[in-house]
Amino acid sequence: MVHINLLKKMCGLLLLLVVLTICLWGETRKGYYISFKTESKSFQIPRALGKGDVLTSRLLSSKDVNENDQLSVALLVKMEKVNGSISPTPPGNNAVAKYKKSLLSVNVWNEDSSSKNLIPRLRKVKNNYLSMNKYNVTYKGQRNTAKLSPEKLLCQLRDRVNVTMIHGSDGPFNTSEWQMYLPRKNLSQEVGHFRQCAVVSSAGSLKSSHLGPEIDLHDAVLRFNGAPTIGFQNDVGEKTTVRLVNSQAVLRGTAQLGFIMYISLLVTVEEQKFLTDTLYNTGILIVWDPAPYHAEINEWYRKPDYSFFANYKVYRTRHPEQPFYILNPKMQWQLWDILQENSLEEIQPNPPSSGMLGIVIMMTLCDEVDVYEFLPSKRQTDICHYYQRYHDRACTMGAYHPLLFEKNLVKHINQGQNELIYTHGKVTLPGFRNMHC
Ligand code: NCC
Repeated sequence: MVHINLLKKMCGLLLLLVVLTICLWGETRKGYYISFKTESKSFQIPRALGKGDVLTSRLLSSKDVNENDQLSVALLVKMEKVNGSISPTPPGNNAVAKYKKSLLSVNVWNEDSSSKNLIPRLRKVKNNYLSMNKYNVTYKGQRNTAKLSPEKLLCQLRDRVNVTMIHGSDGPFNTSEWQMYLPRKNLSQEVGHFRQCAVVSSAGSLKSSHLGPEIDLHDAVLRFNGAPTIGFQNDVGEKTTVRLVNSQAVLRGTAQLGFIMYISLLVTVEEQKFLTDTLYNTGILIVWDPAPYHAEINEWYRKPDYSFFANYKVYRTRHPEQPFYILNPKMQWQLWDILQENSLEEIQPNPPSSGMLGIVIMMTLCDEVDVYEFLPSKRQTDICHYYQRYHDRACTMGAYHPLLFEKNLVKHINQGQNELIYTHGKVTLPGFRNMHC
């Protein structure tokens, strides 16, 4: 009898507990829903932010962000202003004030980043490259302790970086055989005049960006190496006007692959093969190869970093109609000098990344250049590429390439809003043609 009473009491208690839990759960949901609705109703969302963006930025700008996915916080600075694009907060509305505060505290790339902010592994790699000095860099230029204005820096880029392609009159290329392979028209004759251009980095943070339609609205789009569009149109678009490939990529999938390349192919099995993959068959191709700092074209031709010339010829024979240029290697060091000159420490004595080279190439061809996810957005991640799954912070922060210093420079000359870096990973740079120096 006692047992039955006890059992009854326990059942009642359990029932009460279940009812209480259900009520509490309902209240919690209601509270979250109402507060979000209030915000979006009484708040004029900046045009750059879509509905989904508002929700994501709320989540990502707070401490909800998974710490593992964050780049070194020291490399990011709080946005100082949102350029007046957010409407004033109605008085007394706490939710709106909170939301506005969350937008004001979004993180964007700090243009004063230094190697001190790198993780120890990448700092060590950078120091190793400095002592290795593979390309015999002897930098004798100045070091700007005071920052140049963005305008002055832009003029330096325009006046000192000579974006030219190899042509038939360049030393060793002055043979009847090479005349058959090199494109007859020069690059600007080939492309004409572009107004709005997009440069699409290959960063993992492009994943789920939904930037594809916006990117495709540009007159011309530049992509890098084996970065695909098929299957990723929604995030990166489908237009490819120019593809800049490094000489290592041109060697992919051939007998000339060394053991290390073979291993790296095994690790990244999705890698494209240059001679057979159709992704390379669209648009204008440009290949670049690292040369020694002081080398003349003859010396570089005899000993390129990666012997890509044979593959270049094979590709030209198979695709004679597709313009395919070889970047004059002088350009990489002219650009590197400017990076070094405007950095407060020694940068890696290795050529700039394809990303930085591509940005400057497009600045010579276009009136305006939008660069996507070169400076990481709110989607920042250690996933290297949007089309692969491996993680490596070096892809964003640099190991071989002086990527950190490239990003500092690009942030400094950005003419767009910080808010757009945060939401779209987008910076806007002027074309050289319209600059008055
Ligand atoms: O990775 P990669 O570059 O092809 O990327 C193109 C450009 O996008 C920018 N990027 C990329 C990833 C990321 N997380 N953040 C970024 O900002 C960079 O500006 C980068 O230049 C290269 O520069 O050519 C590089 O090429 C690869 C590789 O050779 C090619 O993908 C070949 O398939 C290099 N990786 C390796 O050597 C393992 C990479 O270091 C640089």
